[in-house]
Amino acid sequence: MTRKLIAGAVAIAAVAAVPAQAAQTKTVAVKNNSFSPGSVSIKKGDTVAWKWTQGGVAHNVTPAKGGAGSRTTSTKGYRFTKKFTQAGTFTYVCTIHSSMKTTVHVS
Ligand SMILES: [Cu+2]
Repeated sequence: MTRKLIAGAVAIAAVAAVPAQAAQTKTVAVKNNSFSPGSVSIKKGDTVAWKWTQGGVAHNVTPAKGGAGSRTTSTKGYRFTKKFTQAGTFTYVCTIHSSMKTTVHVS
């Protein structure tokens, strides 16, 4: 009887420890000259991966409010990833092309 109760408690604890949703990665294409899509919605703990899909024109992915972003590169296939751990709205731009913008909504 006691052993069964303990086994049940362990099983419940194991389920509670599993996150409701596994962390995901959403990809934003870095094109010439736009980010596609221009807006992504993710959950805390998710990652956004910007991927240079065309190449030939130099771009970067930089937080609009400043701070560390990607390098500036024209290399097709280059990826810049950022994991978001706080809820909020975060804007990333290409500092070379003012029309390139990604808004990341984290809930
Ligand atoms: Cu650019």
